[in-house]
Order: sequence, then C-alpha cells, then structure tokens
Amino acid sequence: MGDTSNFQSKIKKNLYLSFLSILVRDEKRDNMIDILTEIQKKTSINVYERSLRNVIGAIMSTDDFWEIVALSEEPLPLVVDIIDTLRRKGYVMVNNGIVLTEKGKEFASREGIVRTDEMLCRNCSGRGISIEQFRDVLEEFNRIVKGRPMPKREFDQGFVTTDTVIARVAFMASRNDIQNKEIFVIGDDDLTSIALMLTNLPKRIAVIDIDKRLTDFIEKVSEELNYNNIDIFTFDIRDDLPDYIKKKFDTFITDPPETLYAIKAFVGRGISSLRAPGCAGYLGLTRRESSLDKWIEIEKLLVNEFGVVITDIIKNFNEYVNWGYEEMTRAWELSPVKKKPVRNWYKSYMIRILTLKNSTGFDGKIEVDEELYNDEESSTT
Ligand code: SPD
Repeated sequence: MGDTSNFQSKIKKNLYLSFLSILVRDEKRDNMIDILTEIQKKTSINVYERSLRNVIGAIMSTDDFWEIVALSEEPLPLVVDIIDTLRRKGYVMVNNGIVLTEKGKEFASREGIVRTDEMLCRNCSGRGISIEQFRDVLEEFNRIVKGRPMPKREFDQGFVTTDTVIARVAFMASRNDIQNKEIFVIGDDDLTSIALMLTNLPKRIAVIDIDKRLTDFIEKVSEELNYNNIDIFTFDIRDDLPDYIKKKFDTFITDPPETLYAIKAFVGRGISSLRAPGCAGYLGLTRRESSLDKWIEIEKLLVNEFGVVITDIIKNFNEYVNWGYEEMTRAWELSPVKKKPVRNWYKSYMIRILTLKNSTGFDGKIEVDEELYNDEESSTT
C-alpha cells in the first residue's frame, strides 16, 4: 500500500513538473509571439522569428546601428521596427548605441540566441576569389578614379570600393566571361568599364549610364588610354534598348536598385542584349534593402520569366563606399541613433546567371519614376 501511494505521488509530481514546464515554455513562446505580433503591426514587410533572432544576434555583436543592419541581413526599415519594439518592451536600450538590457539578455539566453560572427577569410574578404593576377590593374585603376564624379542621390548612386571592382573583373575572368568577349555594362558609377579596359581582355565594351558626368568621364579616360573598342552612351534604362544593342553581347554586368521594376529594366534588358544561350550576366543584390520575400520574387523573375539559371551567389561580394548624402536619406530619418556610419556597412551579393535555350529578356518602355529606385524596403535615397 505504502509503495502504491509513493508511486502515485511520484506520478503526480512528474505530471505537475511537465505541466509547469509546458506553462514556462508557453510563457516563453508568448513573449516571442507577442514581440513578433507587435513588430508586424508596424510594418508591411513580413517579420519572421528568424528576423527577430537575426537582429538580436547582431545587437549581441555590436552596438552600432549600421553594423546591426549589416550583420542582421534584414532590410533596414524592418530592423528599425524590430529595435523600436524591443526598446518599448524593455529588451534593448537606445542611447549613443543599441544594447540589450538585462531583460533582453535573459530573453536571448532563454531563446538560445547567439551573437552573429562573420568569420571572413582574411585573404579574399569572403569573396572566394584572388585579385593577385590583377594587382597592376588595381594600381592603375586607383590612380584613374581619383577624379571621378561623386555619387548623386537623384540616381541612387553609391559606388563600390576599387578592390571590389577588381574582384568583379577577376571573378568574371575566372568564369571566362570577359576574355575575347563583348561586354555590356549597364549603369556604371562603379566604373567597371574602365577596369575592363585596363585588363585589355574584352574584344569590345559598351557602357550606358543615365548620368552624363559619368559617360563623359569614361569617354575621357578611354581617350587617355587610347582605347578604341568601347561605345559609350548616355541612356535612360527605362527606355527600350536600340536594335544595335539587342542580342549583340556575350556578357553583361549591372548593379540595379532592388525594386522589381529596376530588376526588369536593368537585368531584363541585360538578358535582351545577350546573343545566345550560354551567355553570362552579373548583378549585385543587397539584403540591406530587400527581404527574402522580395528576393524570392526577384528569383522567380529571373528563373520563371527570363528563363535564366542562377549559377553563383556570393555573399557580400560588393562593398560600397559611404556615399556622402546619408543625412538626406530615409535610412537616416529612420535611424534611432543619428551617427553617420564610420565603416562601409552596405554590401551586396554577387549573382551570376547564364542564358539557356529559352531565355528571354525584357523589352519595351517602363513607365515609372520614383518607383524605379524605391519601394517600402528601400532606404538609401
Ligand atoms: N543609395 C546609395 C547606395 C545604393 C547602392 N545601390 C546598390 C544596389 C545593389 N544592387
């Protein structure tokens, strides 16, 4: 009898403990769900548990707002809403920087959230490509670009570091996409066309940009270099490409704004410019101004509509120099800490696509203005 009652009380205790643990677990879930619900009320960008974990993990690594956006890999406006909700609920403190409170640290530890570390290779900065072969080109390129036009907000300009440009060239060369090839550069505040001229590898280059300051600069440099195999046009990418550009090139490179209109205009026309199956296209895509929900739409456009295959995606390959007009941007307006970025925080992935038998680009005019550059996830103009 004694044994039975002992056994029963053990069972009762165990049941009680499991019940308690369910309660505790539910309370934990409640906190998580409650935070996510609050954030979702503020934004039309989808917020996932992973988004919240990404932002908290980034805050555990740095207190700098721009670095938090960079490390979290979430679009800046969403990061702002997440930080604001965490602040209002007492999980973070926002002063000169952004830090977790004791309550925030407890939450992170209970949820098993860990700090985000980049773990980049020191030799290639995580690009997976060596620029050794192009050292001389880099030196000459550094000299030439000293007189370049500065970024204009009107065109969402912000150029990449010279190391990045040379890494692009090395990457394209490593895939045999520039040697004896005809290359089309669509939008060129990065001056990739100049780096390509310096390698002397392409058979011909054509470059278009809406900004006459840039096309004039490239023209002047081509004359100084005595380089004749280049055609330079001042051109608005919303217009249809002329016939002498369509189906004439082996490779294109572009770095569009992250709106679907811009992907159509810049990348769709890039594909229209390619002559046959087996031609390559390169584009930069950032996470700073696009959620994965937008990325999947972009990927669908590439794969389903344009019928191209994605062969490479290299994280944070392109590093942008802070463009100087930060204080005029939406990002600045939204930023909870009004401090200009010190380090280059804006990066984009490098994507390579190849055309197949049924690939088809985009032709015709695009009738948009502001929407070419901005949607609800954009923030740097
Ligand atoms: N507005 C300043 C910087 C914008 C840089 N654009 C990068 C586009 C990547 N696809």
